[in-house]
Amino acid sequence: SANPTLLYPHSSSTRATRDLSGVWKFRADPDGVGEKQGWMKGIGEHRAIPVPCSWNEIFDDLRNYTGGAWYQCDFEVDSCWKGRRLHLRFGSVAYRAKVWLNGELLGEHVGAHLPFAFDVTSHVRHDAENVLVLFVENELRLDRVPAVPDTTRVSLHTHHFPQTTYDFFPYAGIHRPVWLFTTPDVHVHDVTVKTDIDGKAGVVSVAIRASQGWSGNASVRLSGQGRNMEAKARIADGEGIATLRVPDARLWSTDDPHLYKLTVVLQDGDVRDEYSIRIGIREVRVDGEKLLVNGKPVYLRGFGKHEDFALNGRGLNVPSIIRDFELLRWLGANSFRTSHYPYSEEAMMLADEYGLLVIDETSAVSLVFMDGPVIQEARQRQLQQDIATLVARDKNHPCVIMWSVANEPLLKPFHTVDPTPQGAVAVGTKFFAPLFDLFRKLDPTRPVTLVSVQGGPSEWMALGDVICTNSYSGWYGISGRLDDAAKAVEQEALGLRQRHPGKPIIFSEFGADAMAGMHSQPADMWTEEYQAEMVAMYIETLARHPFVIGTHPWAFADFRTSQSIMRIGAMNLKGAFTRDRKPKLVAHRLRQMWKGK
Ligand code: GCB
Repeated sequence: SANPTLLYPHSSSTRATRDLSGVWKFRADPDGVGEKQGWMKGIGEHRAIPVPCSWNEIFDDLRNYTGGAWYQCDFEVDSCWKGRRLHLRFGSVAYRAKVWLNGELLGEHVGAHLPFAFDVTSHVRHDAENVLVLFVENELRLDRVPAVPDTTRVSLHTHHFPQTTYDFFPYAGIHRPVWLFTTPDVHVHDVTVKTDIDGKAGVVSVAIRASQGWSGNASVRLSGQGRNMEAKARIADGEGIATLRVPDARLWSTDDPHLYKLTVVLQDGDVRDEYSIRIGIREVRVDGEKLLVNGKPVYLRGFGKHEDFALNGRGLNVPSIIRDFELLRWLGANSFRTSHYPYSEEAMMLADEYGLLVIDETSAVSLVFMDGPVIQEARQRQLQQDIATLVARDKNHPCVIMWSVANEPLLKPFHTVDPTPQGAVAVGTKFFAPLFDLFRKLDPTRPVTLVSVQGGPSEWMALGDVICTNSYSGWYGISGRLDDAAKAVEQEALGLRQRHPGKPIIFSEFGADAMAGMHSQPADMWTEEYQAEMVAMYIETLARHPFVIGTHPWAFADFRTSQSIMRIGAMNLKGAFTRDRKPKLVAHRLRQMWKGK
């Protein structure tokens, strides 16, 4: 059907799941001949590829390849799945995917970091092997999000390869798990949970959507704290709401990230469908200069991160997610930002469990406003679709405390000699305002921000409920002089405060590259000492200002970038940890500041 359920495929008494991750067949198609030669029926000559994974980390000849490639997976279906509704779901594929099952086109999806699904009930063969084929391409184009520059005109810091406007490697491939799963014919299509606090009680409202405009009864069960509660709902034309009041609720917080199990059951006499998720009862609010979680002001200690690891590239790596969250805990951090794109659903579920506060960002990184209206409209359309999917995907996670519309949109790229186009500020404001509106319409419960950069237009930041800025005094500017940089940071904080009075401010990035093992006294740039001193300088300077409610050093760990004279070994080395998660001096310094150790 045109509108398949996007709910994460959890199994239940009425649902079975099968992860198709593993070794698939793979074939690059640099000349674009696959479709003409009928590869959708079977790709023929091939090599093995792991799924999920980025192809760039696996094959030498495809290291920098952003063209098209084909994937194939052959599978048979358990005979007891006959008669059930079957769904095929991709956690994410970068960037555009076209999908065929047994030679029939299921559809196409555009956008690198969000899930998409197909109802494959009428396509799956129960008496023979099934052939699933994908065409995937990751062309770096001006009208995509993130966009890449017009290479004749623009560069990030300097020339680099592959050429991007952003500072991370343009990985490609099937990056997250591929699920085959069953539901009953009538099933839970969507669940939207909102939680409020009323005195000591938690109020949980659950909006249910059933497939096919179904009408009948539903019950919602909540279990946790050794208690079971239940509420009923009437589903009419596919929609209904149940509300539960939880006396003496155990609230979700960073100190005690308690999760309840919430189960939605559709029934008319018999149980039609049963679907469970884990939820947290908590409330997030911006109140003047404060960000309140459960009515208490929070200070964000944490990082901007990446989904990036040796061999996996941007492919899902569960051990690294859990290891990273363990290291965040070791440091005494309480938060991170999903810079610069939505992270995996597996990461979001684990963040719920670890009690981490997450700023959930779209993939709008480094958009520049030099390009004409046709390009702007294409990006706007892509972002509207991405935001709708992102909110649908992440709305029930207690860890998500804020949405980020974009990271570092710019009037023009940093090192461009072209003048700033006339009216670019207004063009940007017109571009971002509807995206803020969309987030707020789809989710009125969370603040929305835009992550700006030193000197970025205040008009764009002002659209946000919270002011976030990235700042690089002592690195890209005032290089090598931390005393002067400290004065600049102080001025920057005061300037922001003046331009955005009454709003909380987060320094969402600051940092220095440090090559692990490089040392000096006194501290010189690129050494572990310089990085540690700079990060401490920012945190200590900003701690004097109560309107600054968070400091996120950039970045959690070193990560892969394109090749250039700015990036040693094609790596951004601003990590507090190396790419293989060994602590640099700054990590120990952060631990002292954040944990008093
Ligand atoms: C930034 C970007 C981030 C870069 C960082 C840097 O402002 O948001 O993606 O990696 O600077 O190290 O240059």
